[in-house]
This record gives sequence, structure tokens and C-alpha cells, in this order.
Amino acid sequence: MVAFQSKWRYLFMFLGIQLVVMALLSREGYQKRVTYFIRIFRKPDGTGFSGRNHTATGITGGDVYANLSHLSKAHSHRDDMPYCPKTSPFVGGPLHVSFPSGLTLAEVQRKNPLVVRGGRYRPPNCEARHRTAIVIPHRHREHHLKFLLYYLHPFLQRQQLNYGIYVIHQAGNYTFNRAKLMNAGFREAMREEDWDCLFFHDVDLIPEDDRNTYVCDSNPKHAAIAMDKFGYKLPYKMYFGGVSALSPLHYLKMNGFPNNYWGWGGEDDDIGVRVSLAGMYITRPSLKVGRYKMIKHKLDKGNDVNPKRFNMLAKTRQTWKMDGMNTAEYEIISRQYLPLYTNITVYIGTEAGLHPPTPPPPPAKAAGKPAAEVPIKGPANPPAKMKKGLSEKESALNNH
Ligand code: BGN
Repeated sequence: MVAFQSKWRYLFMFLGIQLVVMALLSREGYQKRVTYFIRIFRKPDGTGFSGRNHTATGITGGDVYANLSHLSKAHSHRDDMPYCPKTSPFVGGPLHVSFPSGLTLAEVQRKNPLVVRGGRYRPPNCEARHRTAIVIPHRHREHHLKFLLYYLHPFLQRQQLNYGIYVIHQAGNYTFNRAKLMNAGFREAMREEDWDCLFFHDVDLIPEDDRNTYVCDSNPKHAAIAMDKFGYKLPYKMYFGGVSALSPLHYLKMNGFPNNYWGWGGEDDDIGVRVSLAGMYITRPSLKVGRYKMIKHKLDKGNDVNPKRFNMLAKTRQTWKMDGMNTAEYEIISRQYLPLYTNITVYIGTEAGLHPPTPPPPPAKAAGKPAAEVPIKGPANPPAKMKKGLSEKESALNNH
């Protein structure tokens, strides 16, 4: 009898240990199942804050404007306000993103009453811990810009940032140059404010999770790690396109971005290579958080695929110190402080330079016949020209 009892005891002990081991081995799945059951039995939380939509199929994402309305103008910004919490209470996770027809900029403005002239915002009842500038290279994409502004303003407000949005518009019809526009954007944004972080943002990418915080890391950050068009994963390991974040120091350390990639492709890879050549590395949010939806569109006019990109990329190691922020030349055509963003229109020249010497007109054949008209390359009345070389502020930062 005694022998029988101890046999059972051993058997139960053995089964118990097996259960514990199994639970430990399948910890992740085990936790998921437990959370799932807890969720079924839990009442909906009374805070009502999250604004997330739960459906039978799972989370479809919350309204990006949920619970922002109680931040009212009544709280005017004071100097003695406490710092905002390290993690914003408005951040909740996945966001619902769709592109309904009929959206107007007036509607975006109405939904963002605390955004002031030039697309600036500060949290009304606490001192922001971070100052972030968003730099958006742009031409002929007003339709996309409207959607980006609709989502980006409340997204940044959820993160309690002090922020400003800069749209850098390329003047004229010459081939688009994304990276050079960003060099201009960096300089013009820093001229206005001591931003501690700059987000270089494609106009057609909408963030889908507000835990993707628009603040800088200790190394350059690639934020658009999971885009819908690439099946929500990185297309290749070194990809640095879409949305990236650099502090002013990071930016100057790698001599900014290249100025000579005209047309589509390669400039983002060059920027990625510069990061490592300058002794830094790329950081990324998790795949779950760095999610973006792309607004579908055809390849733009004036942004043909750049056939020189392969050769140029092969030479980045030799060229990065000679071409970048220290050689960025452009002219400001206009600067408008619009209600939802600062619109800076820049003339960035052509592959031949800002104002390449024009060949002398062919001699007139017959006496008295007027010489052929020479096409004007730059703006008729060139305003504020940005000369080559770093500005005083940039040199100071770079020697820091
Ligand atoms: C890559 C492009 C990137 C682009 C991604 C995603 C090049 C250089 C080839 C050596 N790079 O192929 O610029 O962002 O695709 O579309 O073309």
C-alpha cells in the first residue's frame, strides 16, 4: 500500500514538472492564450481613453483624433509648467488610416485648433521634453500632403511634442532631387529654432502606430521599417528610405545628404552608407510599431529613375566629405507661414549647378538679325542665395 501511494506521488510530481517545463518553453504562445482569455472575461475599461476599435477579427486601430479635444486653448502656455511625462498618456498603439475623398485643408485646420502659424504646436499644459521638426520634400503632391497633415498633426500631439512642419517645395520643372531638398530643409528649419531632432519624411507615408515616437535616438533612426507596400517588413537590411530621424549633430557628422542624386532612387541608400562611414549605426523601432501606409500613386512626372545611381553609390566612400551639407547651394524663392505648415519654396538648380555659365549665343547670321534668346536657368529675380559651406551655427555644432 505504502509502495503504491509513493508511486502515485512520483507520477504526479513528474506530470507537474512536465507542465511547468512546457509552460516555460512555450512562454510567448502561453502568455498570448492567457491574455486572450483574460480579455474575454474583462469588462471594457472605464477610462474610455484608448479610442481603439476592437472587432471580431482583432484590432483595426483607433481614431488618431480620439481624446485630443479636451486639450483646449484655455490652457495657455506658461514658462513654469512641469515637464510632460516621459510616456505620453495619449499614446495607445495602432491607428486607423484610410483616405476618404472630400477631405479639405480647412477641415484639417478645424480639427487642429491648437496648431499655430507655420504648423507649430506645443502641448498646452506641460513643457515638451522634445523639439522635433518634420521636413517634407515636395512637388505636385498637394493631395498627399493634405492626408499627411490630417494624420501627422494629431499623431504628434498625442506624443506631446513641441513640433513644427516644414514643406520644402522644389521650384521649377527640372528633375526632382529629394536629398538636396532635405539639405535645404535642414538649414532652413535650424535657422528658425533649435530643433533637437529632424524627421525627414516622405509625403505619401502615414504612420499607423502612435508608439512610433518622433524623437531622436543616440544614433540615426530609420522609422519606416514596416511599410504596407513591402508587406510590413524591411525590403532589404540596409534600407534607409521613407522616414528617418537625425539629430543636428548626426546630420552634420555625416555631412548631411548628397546633393547630386537627380530623379528616383539611390539617395536613401547613399544616406544609409554615410551613417556608417561617419562612424554611426542605424537604429529602428520594432516591426510592430514602425508601420506605415503608403498613399498609392503612379511614378511622378519629373522624377524619372536615375540611371547614374549605381555608379554614384559605388563612390559614396570617396565623395561623402566633398558633397553634402558643406556644398549645398540653393535659393529661397519664398517662405510662407501657412496655418498648417511652413512652406519653403527653393530653387536648387540642375545637374549642371545653380547658375551654370551659359554658352555665348551663336553669332547672328545676317546683320541686324537679333541673337537667339538664351534660356533663363534660375529664377528671374534670384533672392537670398545660400552659399556653399556650413553656416556659423552649423560649424559651431559640428565642432562641438
Ligand atoms: C531601392 C532603391 C531605393 C528605394 C528602394 C525602395 C536603388 C539603388 C540601387 C543600387 N535603391 O532599390 O532608392 O528607396 O529600392 O523602393 O535603386
